[in-house]
Amino acid sequence: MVVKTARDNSDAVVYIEKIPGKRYPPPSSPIVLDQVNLKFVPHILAVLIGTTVAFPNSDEIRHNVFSPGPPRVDLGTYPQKTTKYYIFDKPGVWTMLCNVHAEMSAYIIVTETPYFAKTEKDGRFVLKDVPPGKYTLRIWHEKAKPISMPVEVDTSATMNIPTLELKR
Ligand SMILES: [Cu+2]
Repeated sequence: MVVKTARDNSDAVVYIEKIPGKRYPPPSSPIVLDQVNLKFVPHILAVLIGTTVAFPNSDEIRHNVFSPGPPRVDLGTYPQKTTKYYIFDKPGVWTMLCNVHAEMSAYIIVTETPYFAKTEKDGRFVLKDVPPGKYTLRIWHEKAKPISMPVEVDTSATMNIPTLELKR
C-alpha cells in the first residue's frame, strides 16, 4: 500500500470493520499509550473495542489527556508517575490531546474485530488468521481520506490495496 500524502507508508491502520454477530474479548491487560518528551507514544494506536488503554505520564511535567469525542473524555491533568485508564467501548477514531501542550496528539483507532494492523514504512501489513469470508476492509491514515473497500478472504488471500488519497 502507498500513502502518497506522508513521508513514508507507515502508520496507516488497516482493519476489518466488523463481522456481524461476532464479539471478541479485549486483552486482559491494558495497552499503554505513554507520554514521553512531550509526545504521546505511540502516535497511532489500534485496539479492539473494550480495550483498556493506560495513559502513564513519564515526563517530569504535568500533562492532560482528553478527547473531544464524542463522547468527550477528560482524564484530567496529572503529574509524573501517575497513570490514568480509559476503556474504549465505542468504535471509531479517537483523537487524544493534551490541553497543556497544543502540539501533542495521538489517534486511537478502535475496531470491532481483532483483525487490524499498522503498516510498516514500506507499506506492508499483515492481518493474521482472518477467517474466510466477505468483509469491509477499512484503511485509515492521519493525513489521508479513509478508504473502505469490500474484500473476500479465502485461504490463500493476498490483497492489493489501492493508493490512499490526499485528504481535502
Ligand atoms: Cu502535555
